[in-house]
Amino acid sequence: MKKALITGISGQDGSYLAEFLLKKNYQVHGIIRRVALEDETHRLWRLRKIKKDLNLHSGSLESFPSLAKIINQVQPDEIYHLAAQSYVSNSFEDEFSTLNTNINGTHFMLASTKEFAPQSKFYFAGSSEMFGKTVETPQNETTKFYPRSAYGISKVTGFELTRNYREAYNTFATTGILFNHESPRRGFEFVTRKISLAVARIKNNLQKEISLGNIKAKRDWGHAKDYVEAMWLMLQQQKPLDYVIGTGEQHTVEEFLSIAFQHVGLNFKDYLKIDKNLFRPAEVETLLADPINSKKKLGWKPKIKFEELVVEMVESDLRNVKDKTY
Ligand code: G4F
Repeated sequence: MKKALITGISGQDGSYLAEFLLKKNYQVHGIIRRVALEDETHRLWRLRKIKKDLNLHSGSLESFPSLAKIINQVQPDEIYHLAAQSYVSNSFEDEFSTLNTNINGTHFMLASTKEFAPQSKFYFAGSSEMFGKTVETPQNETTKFYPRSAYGISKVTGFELTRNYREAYNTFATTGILFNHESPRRGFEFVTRKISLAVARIKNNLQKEISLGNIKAKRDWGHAKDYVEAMWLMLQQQKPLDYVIGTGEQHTVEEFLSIAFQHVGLNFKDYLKIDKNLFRPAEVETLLADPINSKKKLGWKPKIKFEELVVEMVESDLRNVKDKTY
């Protein structure tokens, strides 16, 4: 039985990946902060259905010894390093902890892998935020990076560390440059979930309006469930290579809004308030993947279309509001 170790297992991607790997008959281990283990209801809700099948270890990205100990003990075949401070806006408010946690965390994971489980295959969760102020459209594996936030910078550094471990120490280490991927399990701070929950609450007279920043921003949005399969495929290849993972289709925040409100028979223009405070000091205006390599070499193709994703998120939040979950 293969063993996988996931950092960030309690997040959106971690929870879908854990489900995916359990179905493939892996023994699945996850690293969780002690505070989360002590507050299962709020912090581990995404793992509710599978928690009994998981091996959870208490550890922190800020502590090299805690990570080294777990990697040494588990001896995983595959390591998926997904944990990070992943909210771009927050990285402007607290550059220092974003850089510290994301860069050191990745470095600690790579160093522990090299030292204690060198046979492990290593996946690093890169991001299309690395392309930032894009120098070409669409973006592929050779597009130059131009990060626009501490978050983007931390991911470029993680990418370089991962590449360097691959080249210097022969670690099977790869980066997935994932474009935005969403689902009903998305955190509330991200724009798609903020919209889907607001739509459900407005429809049920619990909220009157929604405040947003730059609704002209363009993103390549896919479904997280599809994207975790790409992570796994990257570690099943003969050679460790970096891949751009996206749909190749672009939409504005405004289009997301429009479809979400339309789905419940409302017009977003009647409820939208533009708030200057929600604009970022340096915005990433447009992201679009050229996923040709992942299609050709991994045989990966996203299954869930944009409109389906929006509707699934709104439907899920309508149920949450009805069940008084939120
Ligand atoms: O949903 P967002 O916060 O996601 P963002 O910044 O694109 O980052 C996400 O995707 C990355 C992959 O490219 C990940 F690496 C990262 O960890 C994260 O998952 O914002 C999307 C767009 C931005 O242009 C933002 O300015 O929506 C715009 N926006 C407009 N109003 C807003 C809001 N974003 C948020 N979060 N909240 C608003 O009120």
